[in-house]
Amino acid sequence: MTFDASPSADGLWTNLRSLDGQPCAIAVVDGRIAWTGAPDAAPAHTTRHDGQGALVTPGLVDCHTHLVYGGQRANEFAMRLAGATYEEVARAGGGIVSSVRATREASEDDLFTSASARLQSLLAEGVCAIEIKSGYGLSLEHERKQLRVARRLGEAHGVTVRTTFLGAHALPPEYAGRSQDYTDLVCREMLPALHAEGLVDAVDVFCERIAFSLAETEQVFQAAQVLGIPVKLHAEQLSDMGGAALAARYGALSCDHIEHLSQEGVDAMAAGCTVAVLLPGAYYTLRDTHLPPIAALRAAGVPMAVSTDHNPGTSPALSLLLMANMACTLFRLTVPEAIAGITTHAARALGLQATHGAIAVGMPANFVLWTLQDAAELAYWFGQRPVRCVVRQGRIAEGAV
Ligand code: DI6
Ligand code: FE
Repeated sequence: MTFDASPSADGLWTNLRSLDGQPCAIAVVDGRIAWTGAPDAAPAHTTRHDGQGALVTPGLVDCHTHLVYGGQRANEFAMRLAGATYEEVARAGGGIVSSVRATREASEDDLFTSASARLQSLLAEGVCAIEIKSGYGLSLEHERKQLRVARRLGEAHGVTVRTTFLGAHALPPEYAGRSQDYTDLVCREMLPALHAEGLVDAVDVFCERIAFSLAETEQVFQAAQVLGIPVKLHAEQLSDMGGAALAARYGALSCDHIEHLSQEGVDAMAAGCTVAVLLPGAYYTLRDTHLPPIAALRAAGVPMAVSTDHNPGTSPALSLLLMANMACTLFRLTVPEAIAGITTHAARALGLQATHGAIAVGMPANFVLWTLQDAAELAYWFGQRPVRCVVRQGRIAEGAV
């Protein structure tokens, strides 16, 4: 069924259980949450949806993905299994640049079709808002193509999409040895043009030894600041570059990966109200052993989000619940932290806290009914999809009551 043909969720949703185990009900009027509370205080309604005791959570938010790209990179998976590191594969001409070739060759319709199938997996598991980055085009024409596909995905599937311009993801082959020239192009031509076309909700940079330096990152942040666009950063994934502290100074929405984040970085993020986005799928795929500083982030009160980082190189993951499971098992998050990580804190990492990540009066109706007894089961099972139904943008978009 297409999203437009899916039934309205308006009416009173009864016989639900909230995350704290309490019985609850939700009233939806004109696609928005009009009331929520204890069932015996529920307002009268002619339409009723019987949740049959289902656990209910806010719609999930996947706050860091590279969902739109051509091809796949299973060959690199094999190379890494044979002992090559991610950096070695990248330096040998594979890595991001090989996805750039395939993305440039693909038409907008090809990219839409392949990304739609991937998006469908995430939506079926309860995702109601998603961030989609560019960064596999690396020229105005091809970055535009990726971002246009991201916008089309949101419209076609009835899901909130936040687009992030990641022109500074890798150096395109035609700029080999001319990193500064490419950074100038990103800042002076690509970003202003794509912003003028309404395609950029945020700006990101891959700040890393194999990507862009701290100075280049700051140049991109300045260009974003001039245009009033919020920034975020791929920070300290493979080494400590000091990127997180820089990003926090620019009021970044989030710093993502952060396996090598220092205590100064943690403190800067706390001071800047920047969300820490944890990406256990990439950590797992790269067989990383350097854990992000979870205890320090927790102690400093930095909100932690958890995301798929879906991309063809380091995280070919299409399950946000699996990421919650890995965040607990690999990173030692508690279950409530993991659940907040894929809902409330993920919404905040996208600047969407007023409309997503919670079930609150006035927000668009985005919530998920689960065939589970206990909230801990959300992070406990993996490899199954315990969804009864998903209410997305005020419609019963997946499953049925
Ligand atoms: N960090 C990542 O995890 C992805 N990009 C980035 O900057 C990986 C992208 C890729 O290998 O294609
Ligand atoms: Fe990423």
